[in-house]
Amino acid sequence: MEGGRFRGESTIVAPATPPGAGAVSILRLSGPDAFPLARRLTGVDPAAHPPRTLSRCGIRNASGAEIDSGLAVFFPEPHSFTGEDVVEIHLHGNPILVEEVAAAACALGAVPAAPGEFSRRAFFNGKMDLTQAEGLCDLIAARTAASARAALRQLNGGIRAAISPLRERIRNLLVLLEASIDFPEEEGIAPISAVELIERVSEINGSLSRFLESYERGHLLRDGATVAIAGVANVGKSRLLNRLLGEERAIVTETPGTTRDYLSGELVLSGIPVRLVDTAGLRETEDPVEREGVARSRRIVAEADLTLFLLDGSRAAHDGDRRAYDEIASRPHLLLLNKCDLPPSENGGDFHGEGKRKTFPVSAKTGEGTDALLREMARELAPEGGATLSEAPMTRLRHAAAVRRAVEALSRASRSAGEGMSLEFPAADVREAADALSELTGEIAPEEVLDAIFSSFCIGK
Ligand SMILES: Nc1nc2c(ncn2[C@@H]2O[C@H](COP(=O)(O)OP(=O)(O)OP(=O)(O)O)[C@@H](O)[C@H]2O)c(=O)[nH]1
Ligand SMILES: [Mg+2]
Repeated sequence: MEGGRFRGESTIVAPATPPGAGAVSILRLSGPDAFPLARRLTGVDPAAHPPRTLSRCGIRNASGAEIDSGLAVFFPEPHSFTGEDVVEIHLHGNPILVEEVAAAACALGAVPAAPGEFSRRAFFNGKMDLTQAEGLCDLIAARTAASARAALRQLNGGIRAAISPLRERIRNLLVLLEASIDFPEEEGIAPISAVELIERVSEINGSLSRFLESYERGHLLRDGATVAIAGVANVGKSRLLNRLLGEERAIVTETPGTTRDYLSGELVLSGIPVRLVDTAGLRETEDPVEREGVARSRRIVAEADLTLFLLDGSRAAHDGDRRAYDEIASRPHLLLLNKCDLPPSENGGDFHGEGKRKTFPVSAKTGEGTDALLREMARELAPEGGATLSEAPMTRLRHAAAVRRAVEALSRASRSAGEGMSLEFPAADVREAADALSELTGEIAPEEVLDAIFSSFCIGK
């Protein structure tokens, strides 16, 4: 598909607005017959109307009856979202009307669009690269303003802007290598030395690695983070959840074993959507319901991006605390001494976390210490800083995997050059690095990758 234009054989139709009642709904058509079809549906002759301007029209159903009045707008190829002829029909926002007109379009030969098909056609027609298509999807799905900004930067080509110059440098290196292999004797071509190769690779890898760091925060902006609250029974986990969410979500009682299932709420930490999960107290119990709750809690903690481990600071830590702590110690966590509004236990300070880590005094009752806790949570989840954060961060595992592959291939090239191997070997690795970055932007795009990406879009996108 490279270079050439992609012409959809079919004309696709789908609502561009969500189902449900509203002031306006938009039905979109794209493909070779979009204009004649729309003319039949609206009576507007696209040839007689300036492109990309709204024309008032009556809107007809399959039997030709006028069922609504609205607007039509024509986007002649290639100046459209998909790069094909596109028409938008604006109706009153009743899903029954939208359905009727879509059915009329299909009766005239259009086909219902598959999920992501508009975007897929836009991608094939060079309207956007793969990371931009993903950015569009993420902009629509973003749960926080910061996530939306990151997605917008990606939609505007931010990832490509960061990657393209690096890929260019890799390609230049490849040209040099190939020239050194093919015409070693030729005049005017100085074969590249191992030292020069290693130096260039290390510069490029430095830039790639810096960009890779943006994934840490970028993926949290897109996927959100899970923070679990763990500890033995009665240390105040549920009360802390309520305090951090600012609402009485979980039941709090003085009876140990109150929380038997996990429950969660959403909050935003430095722009990252966070699911905060309260869990059942980690303890051995005969009660089958509580036991299941504890098992579920363990699974939550095992997958959490961060765990807040709670101790009751008003009493001395006991073996149960230590056993529970051992379960989470190898995971990213913060150690909290709750109930700091009460007089501290005399030996409350004797609990040392793994690596003698700092404990945070908090009170779920009064709220003391929670601001500092929230700041620390944000720092733990996604350290601020790094120049790339103001640009478009990498947001998907796919991006990070491609860049890692490039870094590894370049490192191999450097090693084989260092070992004095024939230049064919580093050349193959440098080529792989360039290909990995081309896959990132979709210049090389295996069908199954495209399927996976576009099928996750919703219909009409
Ligand atoms: N003084 C004081 N009491 C607290 C604080 N946090 C929790 N409590 C009390 O400690 C008891 C247990 O609180 P919960 O939030 O239910 O504790 P939990 O860890 O969720 O307990 P389980 O669900 O049984 O595992 C309740 O009586 C709370 O009011 C605090 O910061 N200060
Ligand atoms: Mg509880």
